Amino acid sequence: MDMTPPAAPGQTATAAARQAFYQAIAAHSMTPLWEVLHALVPPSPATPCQPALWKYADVHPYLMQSGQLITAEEAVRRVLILENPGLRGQSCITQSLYAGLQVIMPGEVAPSHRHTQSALRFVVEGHGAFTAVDGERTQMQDFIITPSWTWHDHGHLGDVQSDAPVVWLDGLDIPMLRFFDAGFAENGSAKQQAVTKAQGISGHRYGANMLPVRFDARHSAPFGQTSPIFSYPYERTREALHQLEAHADIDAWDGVKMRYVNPATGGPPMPTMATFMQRLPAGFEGKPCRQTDGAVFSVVEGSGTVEIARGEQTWTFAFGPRDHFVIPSWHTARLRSAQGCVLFSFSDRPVHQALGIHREERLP
Ligand code: GTQ
Repeated sequence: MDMTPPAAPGQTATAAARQAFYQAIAAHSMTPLWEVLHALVPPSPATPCQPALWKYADVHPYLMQSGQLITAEEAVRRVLILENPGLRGQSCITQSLYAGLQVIMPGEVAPSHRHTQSALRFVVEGHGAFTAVDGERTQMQDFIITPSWTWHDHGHLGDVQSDAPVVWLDGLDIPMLRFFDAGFAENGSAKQQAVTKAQGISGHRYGANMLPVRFDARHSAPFGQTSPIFSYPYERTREALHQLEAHADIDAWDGVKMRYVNPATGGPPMPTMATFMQRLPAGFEGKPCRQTDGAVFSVVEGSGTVEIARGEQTWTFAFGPRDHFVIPSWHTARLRSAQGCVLFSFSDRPVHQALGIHREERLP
């Protein structure tokens, strides 16, 4: 049977011959490069990811409603995914990163499981929750990490009547592991893992500017390439940023921006995700910059604006505490703050750097 479509009026014989050829090779699972080459190797990143802002005032009522709809135990993880408007249906905030807001009510448990995806938690509101990693509990506050393939469960010890829910931002490398087809997961046999270690012990062992005397980052690190401390208290971060703002140079693009480290290596806390905290002084008018790593922001304190531009398009978002926004790859961003602010952010920068493809451009 001749599958050749009839030539449209004006279609040249050449074009018709090409279409026929494409159809013929399609039956053999082949396709011509020359029709897609420009899109495959674009002159600069052409991401479908869009700049987006989630105002906490809009998000919060739905988070609370979700708490009435389903228990943490039934949901396993009661999370509203922050899904990029340019990537609907893909459960991601950038092409490589997942973000969601997780809610746990007083008395609830999010049951134990483990997966090869790495997770970061950044607490947005509430207190009284904990997370347990590899037999050690830590308070779910400030910035917490869950290393790849470690058992973890979350719980809220507060009183059902008098205490508030705890909400945190989950940042995971889910899309990256999906891309590499490297995802494994298991549910724990018990709802909550046995607590086998003293609370805070990993912080004492690895987080006091010291390491155990025979520690070797390649052989005795408890979580491989992931940081051996999984709690990074904000109080210390805040004080460092505050002192640097008062007594050191302010970067014209970033304000005072620091990256979190794995104290055993000086590298990022997790191999796939970098995490940052930055302070913009009052009156800060940042210069524009862009980088290949798309980044997700959680506003900690204060307010400001971010102006994001790509080609002819510009987005301006006004942000305040607990708002979240995303700056996609190679979009120019400019931060401003009249009253001063503190921003937590994360990106896939370590992967770009490991592969030698990270680019950053700081514009005048
Ligand atoms: O807390 O383990 O938002 O496994 C998505 C997947 C959180 C978690 C998420 C997860 C978790």
